[in-house]
Amino acid sequence: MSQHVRINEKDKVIVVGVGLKSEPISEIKENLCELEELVMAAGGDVIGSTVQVLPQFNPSTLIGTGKVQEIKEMVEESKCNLVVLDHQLSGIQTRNLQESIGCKILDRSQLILDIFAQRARTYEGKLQVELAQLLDQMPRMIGAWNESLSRLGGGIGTRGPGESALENDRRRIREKISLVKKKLDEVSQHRAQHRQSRKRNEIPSFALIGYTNSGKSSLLNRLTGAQVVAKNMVFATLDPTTRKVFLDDGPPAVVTDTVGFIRKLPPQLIEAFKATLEESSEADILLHVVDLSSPNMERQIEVIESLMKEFKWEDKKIIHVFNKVDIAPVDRQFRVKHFPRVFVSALTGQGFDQLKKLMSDSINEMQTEVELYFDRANEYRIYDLSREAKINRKEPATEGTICFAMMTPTLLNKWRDFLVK
Ligand SMILES: Nc1nc2c(ncn2[C@@H]2O[C@H](COP(=O)(O)OP(=O)(O)OP(=O)(O)O)[C@@H](O)[C@H]2O)c(=O)[nH]1
Ligand SMILES: [Mg+2]
Repeated sequence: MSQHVRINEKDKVIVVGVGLKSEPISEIKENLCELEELVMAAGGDVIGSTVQVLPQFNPSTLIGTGKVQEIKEMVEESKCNLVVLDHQLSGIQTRNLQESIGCKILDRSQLILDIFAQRARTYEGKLQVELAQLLDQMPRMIGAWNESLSRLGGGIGTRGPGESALENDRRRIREKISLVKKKLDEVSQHRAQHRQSRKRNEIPSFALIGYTNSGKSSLLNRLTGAQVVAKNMVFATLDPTTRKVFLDDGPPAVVTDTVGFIRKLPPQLIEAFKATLEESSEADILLHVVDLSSPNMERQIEVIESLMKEFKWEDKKIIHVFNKVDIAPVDRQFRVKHFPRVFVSALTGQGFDQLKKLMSDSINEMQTEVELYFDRANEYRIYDLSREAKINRKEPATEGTICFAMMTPTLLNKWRDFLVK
């Protein structure tokens, strides 16, 4: 019963920017540029675009009737076969637009879901996308019969077989949703166990987060020697990858690369990708990767920061990694107000020493002062300790020495036999 619209390679697409008069026009246009990139990422060819700014949205077609007519003519002239609107559409609106314009209609959420569907490789990724699509489909469903009745006004006496057919479809989707959720729970339990064992070993963890295409995967590759696919394309990464990183003056740590974010991310996707996002939420330190070369840098930072609020990550330790310095205008760096921060290029390796230093510093900040006791027979170990941890002071005791040292969770684990409660 899958009704998900798929974009095919060589689909000819017209993109439509939509916004209200109250929104800045520059933002509507920026969003439209991004929509074009999304279409290309999905494999389509953008052959035309148009914008409409309205005082208010039209409930039956979202955009005004004049604009619908204009798009219909554009479609006929250019022989395009798909129109994508940069705004959420209801089921009725999609149906009405499809009928008037005479070709397939998608909105931004459906387009993003389609890209995710094309990219998903792992079992978990595929399940997550399926769940997101089902959740997205629910409120869009309209029964054919039901709809024709509602045109006549609906109400008493019009509820009939049409509605129950729709109810049947809804019920089937609900059943499917709970089945997919159950499968996902099983997979994410498995993932949680992995994380648990990492926690037991107390390995400090970093998570790369950021706008799509900011260079998260490229950074992971350069930091850890991983070989994750990095492409000039939005949503190149869907599945999380975790790798060990070796920092000169810090303990070994792990870095996780995950899916990137974008403006107007469908909420169903966030819901469905919860398990993947948990990878980041359980990291000790977040590396917020920003594309310093993007003209939309500031807005992209805002998007990530508001998502971080939504996920309740504001209190986490964050390092801002401004990437792509090699192609960013020089004056950009002076506009950056975020701390702690570092300017790097995942392409050339520039700034990586500072990045690694910041990473190990932030691990070291996670350290706490602990008390260790070495009896006479073990006093020689204090030398080893001094090489691994900063010893704040030593005090002689009757049968040995007490040391006060700064320790990371990893070191605590290693030296636990000498810890004084
Ligand atoms: N010039 C330049 N290009 C870079 C740099 N870092 C990454 N890129 C390019 O930017 C594009 C996106 O890089 P990715 O590493 O795939 O970005 P990502 O954040 O993982 O993207 P998604 O997984 O799609 O969210 C690729 O074409 C990279 O080659 C950099 O420091 N300088
Ligand atoms: Mg990536």
